[in-house]
Amino acid sequence: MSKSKVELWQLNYSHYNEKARWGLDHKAVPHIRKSFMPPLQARPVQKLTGQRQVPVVRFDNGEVVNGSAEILAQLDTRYPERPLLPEDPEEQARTLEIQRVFDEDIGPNIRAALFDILLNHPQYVAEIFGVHHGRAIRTMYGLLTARMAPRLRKALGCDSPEGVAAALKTTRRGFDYIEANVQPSGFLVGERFSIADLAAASILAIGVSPPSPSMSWPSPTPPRVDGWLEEWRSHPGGKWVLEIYANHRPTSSQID
Ligand SMILES: N[C@@H](CCC(=O)N[C@@H](CS)C(=O)NCC(=O)O)C(=O)O
Repeated sequence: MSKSKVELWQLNYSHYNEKARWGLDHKAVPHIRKSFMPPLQARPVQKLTGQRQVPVVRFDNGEVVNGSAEILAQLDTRYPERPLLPEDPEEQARTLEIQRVFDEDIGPNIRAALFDILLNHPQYVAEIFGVHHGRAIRTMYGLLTARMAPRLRKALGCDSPEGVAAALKTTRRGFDYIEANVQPSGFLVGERFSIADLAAASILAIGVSPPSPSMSWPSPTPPRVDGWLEEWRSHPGGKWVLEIYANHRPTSSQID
């Protein structure tokens, strides 16, 4: 089979998709990005992978991998330069455990807490996800988001005051975890940047909107979004995320 280009199937704005983007950019893998406005990814992604979520990477030999953790593992195996996993077995286990906690626990909760705010501003949601589309499509997407809001709230876990309170509590636990666990090196594990830092910073990025192309929000931001950003940007864990972005988030190796 002739070699084709590496492809990332993604949502432009998403913390799990940011993990995969960051992995590809860290390894400087030239790649094409196919961006969807959710839920328009569902059908093609289902056909390609048997499930509906992104990120998905199709490697240049045609192999397809979904799930941000599996994508990062594959990238480290296929492109061993600039390793993302520590060699030491104990550090490796700690790194993967931190990734697991941020992926499985903090990730869905920070998303629920944020969408509790964003879904009050459906047109702003359209600006975030529709950045590559024209005004007419974004307007239509905003109207659709307003209509779908109750269903989306249910799916994301922000359809009750208790659900939102729990999501916020877990979000805070994520930022507190960083404050309590950053090593003197500035990293979460050992002496160098690893998947632990990449995963934690990507997942928490939606709390601080770092000045990185896909994770910074269009202006003007609605007032409640400003309040959300102020809260997490002033937290020591949020300051760490911004620092990691400033020092370790490479520019994009996207080729289209
Ligand atoms: N555990 C997965 C989670 C991926 C995920 O939640 N993707 C979301 C975007 S943030 C998605 O594709 N949502 C669309 C849907 O569920 O239809 C990973 O780490 O990649």
